[in-house]
Amino acid sequence: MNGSQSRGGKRRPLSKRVSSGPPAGGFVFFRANRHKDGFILVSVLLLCVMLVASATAYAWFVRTQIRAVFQEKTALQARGIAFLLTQEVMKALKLLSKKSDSLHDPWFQPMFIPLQDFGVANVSLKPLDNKIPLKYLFASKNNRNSDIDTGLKIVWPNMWLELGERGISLPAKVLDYIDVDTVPRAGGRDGPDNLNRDLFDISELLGIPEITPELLYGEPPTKRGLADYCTLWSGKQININTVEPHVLALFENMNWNTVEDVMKYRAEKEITNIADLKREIPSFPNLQNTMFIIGYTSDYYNLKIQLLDENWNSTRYFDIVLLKSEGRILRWEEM
Ligand SMILES: [Ca+2]
Repeated sequence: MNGSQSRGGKRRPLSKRVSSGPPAGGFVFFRANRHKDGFILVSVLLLCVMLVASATAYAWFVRTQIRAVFQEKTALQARGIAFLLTQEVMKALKLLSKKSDSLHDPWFQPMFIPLQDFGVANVSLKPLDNKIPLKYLFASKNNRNSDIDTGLKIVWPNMWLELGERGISLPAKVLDYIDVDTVPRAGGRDGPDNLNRDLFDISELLGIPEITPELLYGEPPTKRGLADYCTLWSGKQININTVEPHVLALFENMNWNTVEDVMKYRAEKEITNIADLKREIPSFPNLQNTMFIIGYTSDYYNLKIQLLDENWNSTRYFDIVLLKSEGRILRWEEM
């Protein structure tokens, strides 16, 4: 049945049909509202997403800032603890008066110190003075007499021989680079471009054109460098209880078998005099020229402090060098 007809088959006037149904304009109006509502809904959703994203980003920002502040607070607290421990170690070192500084001493065993509200400190102190002393290369202190120290006259050139071709032309040039005068010695090179003063850091030797980082720091594990033989952290005398074996091998008439015997001996006992050593090791040579640069105690010490939290996780690490005679901190490295 056609919808425009009445049930009795009588057709209604068109104007009535139009006026009785939903107006055409109203239908159009209804469709337009749906589009607008959808647009508003999408807009609100986008706004919500933006707000949530902003809130999340802000929360992350705040979290990062709080963490940074917390880490800074922990770092400052750790630094304070390390400094106090260093001061206490320094005081103890000043009171310590011994015939030798040997690794057998209980002082030089690792110590674990509980810290209230922080965790534990793992403290390790080691005597240095274990390599050729760059601050005492010359016959007089302050570098005023540029003659090399008598005790080093054999050890110094032997070291360059060990460094091979890389260093064969350098022993005199390095001395000229450091000594105060500006007159070149035989085989050397001097002038105002040289430092002509004591080194503040061993890396200053890189100012000599022939000294490369490989020559200075070596190429582990195959090649040793200058820094394996020389140090700024040694007094005039090298402590035989701590001397590096390859440095002891530079001493006059010293062969590698004797060096190994010395290492075995000191692994069991502290060394307080050469006479004991000679008695135990018959091959130990007479050190006529180098005797003056052998000692039994140290003036420089390496202090390592590792701070651990309550769960024994490492939080901070400090590597420090102390000079006992002057009660000074010479190096402070923090990781
Ligand atoms: Ca010079």
